[in-house]
Amino acid sequence: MTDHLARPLRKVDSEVAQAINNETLRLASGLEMIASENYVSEAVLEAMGSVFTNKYAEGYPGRRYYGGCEFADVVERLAQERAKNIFGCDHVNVQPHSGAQANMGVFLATLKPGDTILGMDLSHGGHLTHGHPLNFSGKYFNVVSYGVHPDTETIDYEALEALAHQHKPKMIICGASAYPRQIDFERIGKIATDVGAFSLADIAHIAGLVAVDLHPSPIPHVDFVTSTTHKTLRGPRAGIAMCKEQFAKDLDRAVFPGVQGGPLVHIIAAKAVCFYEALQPDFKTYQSQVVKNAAELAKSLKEHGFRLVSGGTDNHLMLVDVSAKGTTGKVAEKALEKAAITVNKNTIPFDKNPPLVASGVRIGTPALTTRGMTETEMQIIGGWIAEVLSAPEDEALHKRIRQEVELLCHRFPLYATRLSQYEKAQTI
Ligand code: DSN
Repeated sequence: MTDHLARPLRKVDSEVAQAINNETLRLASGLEMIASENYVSEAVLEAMGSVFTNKYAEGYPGRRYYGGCEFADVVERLAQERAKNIFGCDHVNVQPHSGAQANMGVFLATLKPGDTILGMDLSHGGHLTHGHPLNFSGKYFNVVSYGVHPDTETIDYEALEALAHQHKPKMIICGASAYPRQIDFERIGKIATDVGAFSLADIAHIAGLVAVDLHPSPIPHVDFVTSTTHKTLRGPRAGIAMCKEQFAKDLDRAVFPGVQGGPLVHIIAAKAVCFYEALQPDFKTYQSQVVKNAAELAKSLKEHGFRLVSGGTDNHLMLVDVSAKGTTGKVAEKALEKAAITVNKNTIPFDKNPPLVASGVRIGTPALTTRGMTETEMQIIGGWIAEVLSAPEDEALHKRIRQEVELLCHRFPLYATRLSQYEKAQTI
């Protein structure tokens, strides 16, 4: 009666199996340049696809509402200890299912509906959960937004400070999803202290850089730090929330039972693996190469006449103002996709186009660096991006570049074992 448990996916559900294999092939044969994406290791994938998906473990290690949690406790404690080692925080909650839920947990721990929050405008590089009107953060709180200065396109800290003194927010949120420069967490933490606000740094994009000191850490300067684990940190699609010791109980109660029910133990196991990998010496080499690759790609794009928001990058991403080349982010994203170069359209500060059209594309190097690509490949790719965007309607050009992209990708294999298993299965 239990035979069905042992049948492989391709026998049980060929449609889903086909989609997974096609996605593996897409990843392997194209250039993934969405700044928030990466490729996890086989070890992380194995933990995610493990039997821990069966387990309910509401509560925390040693204090669960379900029996049979002894091994769930093991992986959750490992994830906690390793995250603390990486970031040097007092306390971490590794249960948030996502970055949005980590932020929701922090808000629930500190705020009441109607309180004022001060966050970075999404159109200037912030995030939906930092106060966008369509998000819970914009619906339940009174939102005041800060942004970048029109001349420098870098965060206008003086305006931020003035807004903080004027509106006396209960929480100041910093961190961004499309900001190519370092963030002065110390300065924002001090502004929050001066006005009596809680402070939250959402380091989802730069967590990998922070982990190895390539970006100054917010930990000593703010009350709460949240992150996703799947971007530069290169782990499973999920979140974490960290805080100073005095907020530990409130944060834990807010995440569970406040925001979530059962934790995803298989994902927590994968977070533990990701954190183990992040503690190895080669993780720093990897992150340094991510930054070097971004700098090289930015240089190449500038040499090809592109305008980059704020003039360049200090981190893993850049925002290219494609309007200066007479096109839109929407057109650029589609044209690059045809050439197997995946990016996303993105508004640029003070954008005249709506978000679904946008004047920019956001480009990042974390995934390609995981594949082993370095500055040499960034120069080549910069040239291809320039060619495609010089003729976004030229299908023949896109096809030719797609073939060149595939040849390059062939030299940097990805998930090769999975693909060969797929090929083998197709011939059976
Ligand atoms: N949607 C994510 C990004 O692409 O940056 C942020 O959550």
